Amino acid sequence: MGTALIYDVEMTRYKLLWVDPACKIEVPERLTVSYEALVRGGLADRCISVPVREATDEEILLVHSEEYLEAVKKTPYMTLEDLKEFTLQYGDVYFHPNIYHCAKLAAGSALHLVDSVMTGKVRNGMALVRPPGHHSMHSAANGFCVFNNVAIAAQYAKQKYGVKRVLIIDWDIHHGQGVQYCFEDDPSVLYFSWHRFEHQKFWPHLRESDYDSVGKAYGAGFNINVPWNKVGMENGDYLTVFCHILLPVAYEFCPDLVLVCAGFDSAIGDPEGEMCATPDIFAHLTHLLMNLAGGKLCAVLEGGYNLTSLSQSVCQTVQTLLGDPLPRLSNLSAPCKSALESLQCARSAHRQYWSSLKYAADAPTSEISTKRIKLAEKEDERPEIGEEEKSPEEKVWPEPPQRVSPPIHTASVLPNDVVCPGGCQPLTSSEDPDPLIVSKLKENFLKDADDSDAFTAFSNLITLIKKMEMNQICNGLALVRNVTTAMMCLIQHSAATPGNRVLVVCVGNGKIPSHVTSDGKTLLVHISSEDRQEQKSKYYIPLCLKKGCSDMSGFIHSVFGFLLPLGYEYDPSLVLLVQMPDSGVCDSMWQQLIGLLRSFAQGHTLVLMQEDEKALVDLTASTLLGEPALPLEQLQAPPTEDVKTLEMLRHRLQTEWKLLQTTVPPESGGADEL
Ligand code: Q9C
Ligand code: ZN
Repeated sequence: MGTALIYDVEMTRYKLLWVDPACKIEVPERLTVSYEALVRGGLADRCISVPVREATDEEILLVHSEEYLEAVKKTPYMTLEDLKEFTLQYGDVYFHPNIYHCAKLAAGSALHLVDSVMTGKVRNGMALVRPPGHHSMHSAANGFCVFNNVAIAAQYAKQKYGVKRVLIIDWDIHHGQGVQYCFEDDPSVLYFSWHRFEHQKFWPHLRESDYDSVGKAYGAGFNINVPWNKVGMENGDYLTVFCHILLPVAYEFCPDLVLVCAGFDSAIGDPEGEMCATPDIFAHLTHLLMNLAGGKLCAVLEGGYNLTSLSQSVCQTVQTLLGDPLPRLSNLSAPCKSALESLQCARSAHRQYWSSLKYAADAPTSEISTKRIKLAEKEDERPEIGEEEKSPEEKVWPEPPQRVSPPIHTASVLPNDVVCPGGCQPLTSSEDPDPLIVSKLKENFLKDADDSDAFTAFSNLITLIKKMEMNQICNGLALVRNVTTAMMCLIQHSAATPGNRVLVVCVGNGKIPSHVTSDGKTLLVHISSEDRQEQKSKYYIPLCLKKGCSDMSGFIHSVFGFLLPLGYEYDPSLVLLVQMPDSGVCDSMWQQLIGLLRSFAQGHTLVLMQEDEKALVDLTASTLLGEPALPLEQLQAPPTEDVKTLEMLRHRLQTEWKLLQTTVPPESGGADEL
């Protein structure tokens, strides 16, 4: 099962034919440069090329009115003057004799992508299209968009494949108001959008782009807006919103299909967005969505106007869809105050609809809406600067480094009686183990046992993580006699190597010697149901959930709201996932956890399990190999106690771990900057 790529040069064959500063950035090169970057990077070749097709009238009418379609149909025959006049009735869009043809291809591309994914021809895919779609409305073109490609695709998926729930993530920097209007009262489509808003001073200046537009009637709660009220948002701001609102709600929603309005004007260097998130963030955003809906994800290009930033971001997205290891995020800063304010508002607006947000804090007392009103009043005194006068400084950023896949993807260290799962490579170390390691092992872990099996297993494990360090192996799994001892052995070993940072995640009950984690080289998070532990160091975090790892919603809640942000901030070079005996974690949750932990350390994860967990070997291996995790069942409300435990822990730790924040810090919470 591969990744589809849809592109056709025909969609480059229209352009702006007159002078219009608002539209001059939407150029054919957006597509050619993106596609050429995919070819140059060897990515296009690895995708399954899916041909474009035109959307039919019937398909376009799933979203648009007959009158509008008939009007657009006439544009190929219009003179330049007619086209200009026709364009005038809409906002920030232009027409061209060939745009109707391209708009049919753009919508058709989205539909063909949905077909390819829904019929199982491919796992996921991306369509590079022009014109974009998310601003286009029932009866109006808008913001460079003619037909609403993704909205049509969502309706089509419901109608043709009986898909019950569609999640649309719109990471373009503009609000896709067309998509919002289309599904506002429809609970079967969850629309999430973040967008530059600046208290309504940014295009399209709509009141309904704010966080309090949550959907209508039965669709209440199924429209999530996160407005950015400042420019310059960074990777940490984007990840914070994913961890603390989008992912918990998305998993609770449990979609059958994920569609992405993949606009890259939210990346650094874009003249429209003026944000500072780097292209590699899209690798992570993509990855975090790839275990929803059994991996069925269709990304459809929207905006993106800095050709360098755009093409780098497109490559990061496609490479992630192909399953390559993720880059370590180099420039992860704490979320800014304005981002936290938006997050806090959005979480509080949605807490009545989603059990994962049930205990979210109130919106900040410095009423954001007041700012909006005040700003609106000020408009007359201080008119907006004209578009041409503003010259946002040219941003520079390093090109994302090559993402190289190690020659061996998944290696295993298994007892003789366990069959190595397909696609995995059994680790056999030909070289004799380092005598220093031998003596250390004997001294520390094998004192009373002259057990040659255990010894071989341990030295194989050490070889395995060494090869991960050298990027010869991406990840691995091991069944061992005693997970705690094996874990201690590996922690001790890797702490001895300079530059290593190990994130250890233990799930299930059992005693863990906490002395190992005092030097900052290891961060140990232990999720269990035992309350006896105490946090002894910044780097040893026991997390006691009511039913440990067996309660799905409490557990997944702790993964998004706690483990992911912590992991991103710690930025490990290796992840050790340890399943303690009788952890109670179910298969799908175990897979989801493994899948999500692949975000870190360039995918270098070692999974340790107890020798008798043979039944878990195959599904662990398949997730490590990049197969999508089994979808979770629809989640229940997490136990109140668990939410409170997490909330307390977060509160205690958020001064040190900034990505745990979900609210504006109190000391700076007042109304300001007006
Ligand atoms: N600063 C998409 O990204 N406004 N459309 C331009 C000039 C129109 C963006 C104003 C922006 C439309 C798909
Ligand atoms: Zn945009």
